Amino acid sequence: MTRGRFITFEGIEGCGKSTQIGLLADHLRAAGRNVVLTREPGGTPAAEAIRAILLDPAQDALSPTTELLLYAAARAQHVHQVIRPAVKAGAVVLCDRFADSTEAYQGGGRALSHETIDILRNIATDGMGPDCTILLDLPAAEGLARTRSRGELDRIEGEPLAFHERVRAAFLAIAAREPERVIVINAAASVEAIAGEIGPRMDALLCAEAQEA
Ligand code: Z5A
Repeated sequence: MTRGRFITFEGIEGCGKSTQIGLLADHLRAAGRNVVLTREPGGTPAAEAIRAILLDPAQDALSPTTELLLYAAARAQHVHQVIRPAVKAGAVVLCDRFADSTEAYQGGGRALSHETIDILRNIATDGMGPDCTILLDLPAAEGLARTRSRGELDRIEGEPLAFHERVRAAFLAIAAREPERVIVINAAASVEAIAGEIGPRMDALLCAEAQEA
């Protein structure tokens, strides 16, 4: 059995994660890979129920700490029920957002303590971390323009530009700290150009895995 892999996609809203993760899933499935496509917050019935609370614009009284705990709770269930079993079974798990989003949004955006965020990450993930992360980098104003043209905003999309700029800076700081894990890609390029960059890099990663085995 081939070794499973856990690959995450990160970036500010509107950076094109959903588009690119779908294209990568198609690319890997066409090559015969067993792919599990999932997302955070969500990925299990309980975590999707938590997602509905987190993104509901009517939940405007949620404190930053409550928000942090809900993201951690959703992640704990997701890791337990979907991610760890799928990786163990040899699948390539592609996840739209994971723990880096907590560091960027709740740490960078909401300015919550990094120490608290680290403690909760360790509890929620129980040691499960991505083998590779694709960070789609885009100026915050551009990402917001893309999502705002879609209509109604969720609770976090409705935050001001300065919030999303702090989030982008926090993602770039993670990439600078962990260059061996995080691949930064210019998300202002065309959909085709971005997919053409990600596909071969993931092929190389998975091929290296096959040679290790
Ligand atoms: N959140 C958090 O705070 N803490 C956490 O720990 C976690 C999450 C895990 C999830 O919302 C929210 O939860 C998110 C962070 C927070 N909130 N925000 N902001 P979500 O999953 O609903 O939203 P999202 O993750 O931000 O995704 P999105 O807004 O749907 O964007 P996307 O997936 O990155 O992009 P897309 O849907 O592929 O593309 C957006 C639009 O741009 C669409 O019209 C595309 O056709 C277009 N697009 C895509 N690529 C391109 C290119 N290359 N050029 C031009 N146009 C493009």
